[in-house]
Amino acid sequence: MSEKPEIYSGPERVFSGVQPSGALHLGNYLGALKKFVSLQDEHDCVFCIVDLHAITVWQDPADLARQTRHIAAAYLAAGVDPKKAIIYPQSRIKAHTELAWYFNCVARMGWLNRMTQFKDKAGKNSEKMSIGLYDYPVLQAADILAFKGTHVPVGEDQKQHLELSRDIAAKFNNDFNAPGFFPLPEPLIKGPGARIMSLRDGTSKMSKSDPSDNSRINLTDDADQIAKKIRKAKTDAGVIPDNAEELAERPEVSNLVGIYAALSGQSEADVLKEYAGQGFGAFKPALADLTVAKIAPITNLMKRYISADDEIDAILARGADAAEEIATPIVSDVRDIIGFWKV
Ligand code: AQP
Repeated sequence: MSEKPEIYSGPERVFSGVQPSGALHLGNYLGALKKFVSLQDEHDCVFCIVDLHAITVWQDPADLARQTRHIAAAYLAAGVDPKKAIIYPQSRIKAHTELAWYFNCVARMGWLNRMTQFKDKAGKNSEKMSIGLYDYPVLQAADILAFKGTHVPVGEDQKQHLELSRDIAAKFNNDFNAPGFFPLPEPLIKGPGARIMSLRDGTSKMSKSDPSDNSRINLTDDADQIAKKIRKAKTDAGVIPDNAEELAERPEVSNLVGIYAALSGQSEADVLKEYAGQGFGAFKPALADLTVAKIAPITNLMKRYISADDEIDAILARGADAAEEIATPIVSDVRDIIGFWKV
């Protein structure tokens, strides 16, 4: 009898996704897309457009396919290369929903009850939220594990969900006596840009669903909009500090310095060294220029892709075929492991 390996010993694979639930912002770019690009040369990468996640809150049916193409356009404009990485829409691959059901029977209510993102999104209205929104992290585990994803580049807000994915993988392997069948996926979070905050409130994250457009820099904003939003960004009456301890006490300032560091590729300490003692009258225009320099090329390319539906559709269709080829046999093995009847 052959020994089953105790820990996953298969190939490494990077998996991540973005929801087609609105215009992408600087946080999505720095927390996710930029990392996708840096990983694609060295790793086997699968980048999904997670439309099944998007419908956990209402999406206008007349808009969903267009939004999906927009996210694909953003991936491509940011530098994701479909010759190197698989790009596809989640709803095209049935493995996601099938595996999510199996994982619903593995995950525990207590685990999901601890998820802070659901609590944040539901607020006082949890009774009125869809079951899908509550179950979102289980579908996320299925997304990753349908590909035996080993590494998941995401922003800091996804840390708890990734821990749940690991718990589900471990419990499945254990419950079904299938040691090492699923990897325990590792989050790739660290680095500048992991948590970009709202320009209006340094204690809440920059988010697509924030009602104030001034809270975020959208990847579709032009140079004037970017400069105006940064000029209006909340700060305080002080100057840029010269040390990390003081910076940590000033969330809005810390956010702007963090954005500068992430976009320029410098450390926050270097940014402080350069701007310590200067007021925001000097720092904000420098940050606006840097942001425009980094974002404008992406915005321009996005515009080109947004008007090239056929090209995008061909990339997504090819990606879906390639994704299906990987995920289908993995989910078929899961069925065997669970012990379903088959001929
Ligand atoms: N503020 C952020 N800073 C760094 N990373 C971020 N991400 C999101 N916001 C920030 C990362 O972007 C990826 C895609 O996110 P998503 O669209 O799938 O869902 P989300 O995390 O719920 O993003 P939003 O923009 O905040 O949308 P809403 O408002 O709909 O909730 C993920 O890797 C995420 O970590």
